[in-house]
Amino acid sequence: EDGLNAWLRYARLPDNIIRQAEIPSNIVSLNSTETSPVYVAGLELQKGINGALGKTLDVTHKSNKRSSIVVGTVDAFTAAGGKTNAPELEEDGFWLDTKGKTVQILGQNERGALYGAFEYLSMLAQGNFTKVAYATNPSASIRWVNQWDNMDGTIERGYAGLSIFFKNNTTIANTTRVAEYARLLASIRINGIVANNVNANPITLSDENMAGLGKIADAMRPWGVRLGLSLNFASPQTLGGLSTFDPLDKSVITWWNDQTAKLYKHIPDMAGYLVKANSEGQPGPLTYNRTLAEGANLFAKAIKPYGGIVMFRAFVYDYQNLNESNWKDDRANAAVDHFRHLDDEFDDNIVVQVKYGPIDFQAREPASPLFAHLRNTASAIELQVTQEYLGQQCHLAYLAPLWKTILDFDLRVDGEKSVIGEDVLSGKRFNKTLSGYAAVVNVGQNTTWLGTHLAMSNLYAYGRIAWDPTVDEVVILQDWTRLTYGLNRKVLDTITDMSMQSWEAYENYTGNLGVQTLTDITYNHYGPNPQSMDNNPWGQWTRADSDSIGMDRTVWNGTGFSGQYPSEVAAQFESIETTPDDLLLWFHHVPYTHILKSGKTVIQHFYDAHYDGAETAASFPKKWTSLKGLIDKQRFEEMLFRLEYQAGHAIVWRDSIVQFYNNVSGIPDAAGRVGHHPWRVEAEDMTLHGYRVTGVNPFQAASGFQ
Ligand code: BDP
Repeated sequence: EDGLNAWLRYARLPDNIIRQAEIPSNIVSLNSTETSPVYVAGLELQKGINGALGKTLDVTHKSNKRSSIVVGTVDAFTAAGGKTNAPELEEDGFWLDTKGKTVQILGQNERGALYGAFEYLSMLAQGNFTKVAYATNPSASIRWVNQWDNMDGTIERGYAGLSIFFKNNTTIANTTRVAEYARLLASIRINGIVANNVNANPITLSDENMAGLGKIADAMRPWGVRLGLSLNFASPQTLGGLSTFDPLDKSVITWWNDQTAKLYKHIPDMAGYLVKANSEGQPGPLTYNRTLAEGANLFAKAIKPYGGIVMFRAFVYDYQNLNESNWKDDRANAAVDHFRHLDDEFDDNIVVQVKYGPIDFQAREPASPLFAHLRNTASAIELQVTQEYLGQQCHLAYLAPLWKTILDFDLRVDGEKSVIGEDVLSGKRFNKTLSGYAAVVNVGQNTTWLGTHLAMSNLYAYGRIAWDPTVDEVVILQDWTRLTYGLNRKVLDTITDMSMQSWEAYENYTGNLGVQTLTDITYNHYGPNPQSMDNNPWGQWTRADSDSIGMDRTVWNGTGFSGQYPSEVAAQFESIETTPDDLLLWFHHVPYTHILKSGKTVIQHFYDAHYDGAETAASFPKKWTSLKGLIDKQRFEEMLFRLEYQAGHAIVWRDSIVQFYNNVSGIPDAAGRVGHHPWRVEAEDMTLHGYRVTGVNPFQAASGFQ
């Protein structure tokens, strides 16, 4: 069990459960074209039933009279004389009916039929043979993943080895892993993927690479996953040899039209473009004093004739000129400041892709207020499955509860219910057909996909949430656990318990009360480095001094960020009294002695949370060890190794942060722990061979600076 099959293992169920299964004796897949989603759905059903139930079913392609599992589109089914109670379905939706003699798996389109097949298999593989008849439709039409794969094969913020798509500045010819990835994505109803990094290399569009991208798209098409591409705004100049990349220049417009036409020759169903412009050193329209909308519309017009869309990122800020812009006091203001005046300017096939919080994938952020400003512009949320600021897959952090804090948040636009997932991203609140989800995933060649086994619950949860943001995060987690580790109750309870504690534990030992993940900000975003969190050019600041801490983002006295929310929400965050403790330091600058709603002081909360969080992390290896023999040896041991590492690193985190704020504030820990370091073993206390003493920066991550 190396993890490659993820939640699609179809492991044989116990005999007593298999005996309860009543399933038809053959499969009818209503499309005989081998590259069609309905065809692969037939094969997947055959494979899954064989694996889970040990039964070999034939697959045919014509409706027959015998009881069968029929998979196809509603149209194909009725055209072949079939009768169904399926209601009108939306794009990608499906109908699953296991009540009659024949199991009906009918999609609105082929993709929907494939999703239905995976749903049926997910039930069977969990030993669930209840008779059901229901239709389900996606909450949003855009359910994409982004990969930050570089053309040289490395992956920006990827923690699972090299790219499955690219190497040596070109595409990888063997697309086996690409197809396997598409299968995983299809099983969680993801319908699009942007394979190359948002920090895009113009060479992606060379003739050779376009042909290679065509092969990648071919490998994913049977799984209903469409390919999209990140573009580099300066390509007309750097790749095309033009003298400019001004989006209003005729030669530039022609160049992009030509590239788009060429791409669609290789990828006739290309999903669209993703653009990061004028951010973190990337080129963009602002270079020519054109607006971001003028930049985005350039691509929108080029791709429109082919039915493609443009995902234009709202993550726009210039760290080199932080002090020169009108949001100089607070990077959190950047997205709304850049986009609020452009709401009527974007073409209708443009979707503004907005990170969940106003800064950057922190352990906790308030929801981005930009969602409230994009009334006439389509929007999508950007989540991160790869755990960039969240332990980089070396720490267990089940992220669905974090995402839910955003998706369940009610922005109260114009005083009306405007819950981000249910109302805004579904398109309902502002009447949009285009809207949805993107997540940065960054799987790599490692057989575990993400670098470690338990991290895969995040990818699984992402797909489930993008389909339906109201699904309970524990339900999702438990489906994933049963599919990944089998039906043992103790395994289920233990993984649920650990996972559901994990994000909060991580937040506790890395940075709480909304102060952000107190990580090294300069580049790696991994270990503790609280002193890097101020006066850095990225604008990720805690404003800590010897008496007080937190960013004052109020309108009356601070950076004005709280005023970017609709009035009810703005009023809530404007006042210390009504700001929840867990976002206090995001919105307010308070003394370390400020009393929280919990009754503790801020500094004592810091101390307690860091000890609690590390203690929770220390419990993980013990809990996991209790599963010995209940989980296959390989996955058991690989995961145990990571959890033991995490427990140790949580202590490094804990001691670094408490020591730092203890030094800065001079306020002792009421429980007297700081400086005593419970459970910690100092290197000086060991007999070490083959090591030498060296200075350590940041000093808190070491004992005695070394
Ligand atoms: C930051 C990452 C950086 C990305 C950037 C982005 O550190 O690698 O390029 O976001 O989203 O969080 O564009």
